[in-house]
Amino acid sequence: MAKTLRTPVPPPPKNYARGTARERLQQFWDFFGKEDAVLVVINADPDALASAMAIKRLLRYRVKYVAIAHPNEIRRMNNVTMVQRLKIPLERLGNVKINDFSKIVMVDSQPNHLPCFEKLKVDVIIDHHPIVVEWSNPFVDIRPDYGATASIMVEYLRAADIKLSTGLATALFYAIKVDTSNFEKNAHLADRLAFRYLFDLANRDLMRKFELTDLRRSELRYFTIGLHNLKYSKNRYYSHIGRVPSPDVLVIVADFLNHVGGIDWVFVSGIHNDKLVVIFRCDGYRKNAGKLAARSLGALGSAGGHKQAARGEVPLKNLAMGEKEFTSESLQRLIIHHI
Ligand SMILES: [Mn+2]
Repeated sequence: MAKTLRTPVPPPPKNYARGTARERLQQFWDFFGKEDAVLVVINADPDALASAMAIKRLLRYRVKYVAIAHPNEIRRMNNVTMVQRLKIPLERLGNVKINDFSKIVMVDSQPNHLPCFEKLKVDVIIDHHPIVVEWSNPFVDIRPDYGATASIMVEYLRAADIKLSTGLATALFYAIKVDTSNFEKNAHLADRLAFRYLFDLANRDLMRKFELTDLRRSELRYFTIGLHNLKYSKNRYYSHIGRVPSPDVLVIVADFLNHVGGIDWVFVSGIHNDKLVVIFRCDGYRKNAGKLAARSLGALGSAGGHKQAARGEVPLKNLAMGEKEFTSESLQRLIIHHI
């Protein structure tokens, strides 16, 4: 530590935003003109979506047009719900004519994060991810100590004296909750201040809807299968669900079974891409799901996780099941000797 203290911190490059929130806002605004068509490029997750909405709001009346584009398909139902309920106008980056835009803004990402970002001539970067590359783009505001880009955006919006719509406030509020894992992860004082500011402006019922929505209608049937195949033994639940379109649904069923009182361990498995995926849940108190996952499945495939939550993946060929079908009993046999 002492060594780092003695090392002088180099001043940020000239193009990095400096000064008070008001001065940074002015530097940002000065960069745009009435004739600009602005493309905001994001890797769509709640923080990126909320920050893109904030950019759009900051530039309203100041440029000709703002569009938001993302390369990734939005699959998580929480994020789909956020986009649908807030009616966030989005375009797929692949369908956008880049030449129609005079300025490109990137929020909650840096150009080296995705190959398709590297090809873009990015003018503005506002982000909170670690700085691995020093950027020479015209306007850069990267604050790696912040828990969310949304917290940076709240500073800009407040400096601009903008009255937030409920939709924008709700998006920013949700973004900070997600990126800080409800403040269980490291967060900056600025995240707390932004959160406090948004608390009364956001619609928290609507935000709960984003948080809660993690299932597709087509996935509900995996609950039926999971409950039908459920095996109970010694305060433990075992359930093999069979083929699933995504391992996410196994996580949701396992988390649901973890709601039941008196249950010490939950094991839910399924088959995805010729692999057996096993989800482990427990209370993490004098139990270690990560270690159990590694002990029981590590030799057959890959496994690991935290004290209370873990997962393992085993290629089916390593299970040597032959013609036999994998069942909840097979799952129990795989794990029971290692508990
Ligand atoms: Mn983020």
